This record gives sequence, structure tokens and C-alpha cells, in this order.
Amino acid sequence: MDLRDVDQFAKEIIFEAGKRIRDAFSYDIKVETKADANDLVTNIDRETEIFFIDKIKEFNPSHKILGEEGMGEGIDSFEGSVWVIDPIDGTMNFVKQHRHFMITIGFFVDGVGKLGYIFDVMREDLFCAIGGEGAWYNDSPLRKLKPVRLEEAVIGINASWVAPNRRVNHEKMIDLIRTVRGTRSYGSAAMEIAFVVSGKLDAYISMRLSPWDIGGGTIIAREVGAIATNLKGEPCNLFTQDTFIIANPSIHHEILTNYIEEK
Ligand code: 2AM
Ligand code: CA
Repeated sequence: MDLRDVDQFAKEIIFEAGKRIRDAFSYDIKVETKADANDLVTNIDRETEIFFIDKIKEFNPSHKILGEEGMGEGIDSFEGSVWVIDPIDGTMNFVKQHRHFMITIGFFVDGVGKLGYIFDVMREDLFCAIGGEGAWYNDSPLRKLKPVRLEEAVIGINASWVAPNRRVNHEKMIDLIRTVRGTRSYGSAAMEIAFVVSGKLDAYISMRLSPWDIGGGTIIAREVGAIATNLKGEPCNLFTQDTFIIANPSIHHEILTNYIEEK
């Protein structure tokens, strides 16, 4: 298998899916809830995932697909060629703001990340990587991240974790946000990961992400030297939900050691 052919194919289907999603704003978008009242899914999330599954099966029937909406057969292992797909990351933004939502895809061979994509559907901006060959923002190469001091860092974090909560010591989070230069919250994990790998944010922290939220992004991260782990500092796991941090390598350890205390 020539990875460049797969990369070419992946970009084609991502751009086509993006166009279909943008066109969908002229039709009815039906919103439902999943695990809780704020966990949204729409007919467009599902239709987009089915679009990807159909195209990939046509491209190579032996490839396996793990998609957030579970529209395909799913996977029993990461053996062989596996696509990890979130058809719309930031569904609440899709529904409410009609912007700031991403298609994100990771392509793995025997569990090793080979191709990563984060596509901003409304801006038509693509962040992508070929494992071992580099990362790009549209046609421009992404550079290795330059060191940053925590006091000058801008970090992505959801306000929930700065209020009392059952997952982390919020007092330490308050210390963190007082230490850094600024915080942002965009509501799409993939978008925040794209911003870290391109130096627009210096870190992004989340208490609960799934393999499809981070699959593509972690492959891009490796190419620019961003460090992605769970909040214990362990490698990201592609099988379950977990906590997550991606950061500039100069502040990853410092944030985990001095500011994160899990309950
Ligand atoms: P989604 O839109 O694909 O569900 C919102 O803060 C970010 O967290 C989004 O990227 C959202 O992805 C992600 N997320 C992942 N799992 C989630 C969950 N169980 N509940 C809420 N947001 C979740
Ligand atoms: Ca999603």
C-alpha cells in the first residue's frame, strides 16, 4: 500500500464530506441527544459517517473503520488498516453556531498512526500529517514547536474544570489559569488540538475524550513535537475514553506536575 495514495484519497473524501455538510445548512438538521442532554448528535453526523464508510469500503474493502456514531461494523482490534473517524467534532457548535466544528480522521496500520487530518469545515482549512514525513496547514509545512514559558502560554480549557467538579482539584486549575497569559475554549477538541500543533495555543486540557476525538490529532502532534498524553502522563489509549492533555513540550510536564490533581 502506498501511503501517498491513501493520503490523496483521504483528502478527497474529507473535502467532499465538508461540502455535503455545508450544503446541509439549507436542509433540516434533526438534533437528538445521546449520553446526556448536552451530548448532541444530528442526522448530518450520521450521514457523514455513512458517507465515509461507503467511500472507504469502495477504496479498499479490507480496511476497518471505528466511527463515533457506530454506523459501521466497528473494530475488534487495531490489526491491519484502521480508520478512526469523527464525522463532526463539536456538534454543539455545528448546531448552535454553524461554525467551529471539524471533521477529524486518523489512519492507523497495525496500531501505528500513519495519517492524521483535522478539517475546519466552514473555513475549509486542513491540518494534516503523514507519519515520519511532516505536518501541514493547507499547503504550508507546520514547524516544530518553539519553547514557551508557562507565563506566556495561552491554553485551551473548558470553564467547567475551574469550577468545583468531581474530576480534578479546581483550586489548582485556578492557579494554572492565573499563571498563564490567557485561556480559550472553542468547544471542539479537534480544533483545539489543531491550534496546539500549529502554535496558536500552547496546551489543551480535557477531562473526557474518546479515541475518535484525538486519533487524527495525535498523529499530527508527533510531527511537530507536541506531547499528547492522559492527565497521568501516560500515552493516549485508542480503546477507551480518557483524560487528555496536548501541550508544547516545554510546558507539558510542568502543567501535569504542578497544576493537575485528579480526584
Ligand atoms: P463531539 O462534538 O464530537 O461530541 C466539547 O467540549 C468537545 O468534547 C467536543 O470535541 C466533543 O466532541 C468532545 N466530547 C467527547 N466526548 C464527549 C462527551 N462524552 N460529552 C461531551 N463532549 C464530548
Ligand atoms: Ca462527533
